[in-house]
Amino acid sequence: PPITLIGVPMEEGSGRRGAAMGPAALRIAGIDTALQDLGYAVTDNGDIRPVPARDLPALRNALNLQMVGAFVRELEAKTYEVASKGGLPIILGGDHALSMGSVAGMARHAAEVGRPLFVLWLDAHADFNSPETSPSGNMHGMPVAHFCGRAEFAPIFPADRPFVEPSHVYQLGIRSVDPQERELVRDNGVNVFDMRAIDESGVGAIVNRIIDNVRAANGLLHVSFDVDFLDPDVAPGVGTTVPGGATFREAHLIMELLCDSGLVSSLDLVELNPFLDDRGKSARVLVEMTASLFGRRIFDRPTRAA
Ligand code: DIR
Ligand code: MN
Ligand code: MN
Ligand code: MN
Repeated sequence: PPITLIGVPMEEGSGRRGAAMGPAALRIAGIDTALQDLGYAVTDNGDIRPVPARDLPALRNALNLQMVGAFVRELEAKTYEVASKGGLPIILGGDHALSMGSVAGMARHAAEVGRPLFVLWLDAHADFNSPETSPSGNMHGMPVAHFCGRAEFAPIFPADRPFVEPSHVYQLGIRSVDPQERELVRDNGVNVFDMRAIDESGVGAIVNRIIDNVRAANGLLHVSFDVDFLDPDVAPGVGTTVPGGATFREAHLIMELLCDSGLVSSLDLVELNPFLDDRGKSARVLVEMTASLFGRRIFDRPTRAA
């Protein structure tokens, strides 16, 4: 499918500055040409630049809701529009609160075409806080709870919009979860593969199982890639590094397996903070990963049976 890049220079969900530079850094690292070199038609939609949504309240435990909500609304509409016209949206973030919009847009599209939406969440964090449980008030720690309909915010979306089934969410790389968040993740039935699971089983076995489940359900698969999924040595350009993350090779294998599956419908690249990066290293790694997800390979292997 043709690819549309959607820039979301949002940092208001993260509690610090810098992620707003993410879309620019990903473009400078060559995300468009990397995809064009693989044969894709790529349209760059430019950056979303909303004004704050003044109909939303200012809350102490959901910081910058008016700005985050404005980005999220516009991104939901744009993601839905691209997908419903047969395109594949890649969202250039921007902090992870944007996934409230991209996933909601894909959920609306999936419901229309009568297929279930699955989400692969590559992250050090579960991002399943709600304003009630968040220790920080930062909305980038809340998107999964939000798109699963488990976090109450002021109404960002109309009430009739579909949510994602928590059992359709697969989290990989998790190694930092807040105490109350842990209970929510467990009680809601989110599928969590933490770093221990990766160490014990290997990412290949885990990801192949996820792919099998998505395929068996004829699902669409949205991939949400938080830079802090990777080990800080691989990708230092993120505000919330957590030691013991995925290696370059693990992440790369995941991308190649997902590519082979042909199931990926949409992608978020989030939390890149170029202000904290080491000479563009993390931006380049994200472009490498994206290229692998869309078919770049060093040696051609025989294609798997479809
Ligand atoms: C922490 C940090 N769980 C919070 N979250 C994230 O503030 O809710 N850091 N997503 O990247
Ligand atoms: Mn995250
Ligand atoms: Mn994270
Ligand atoms: Mn590759």
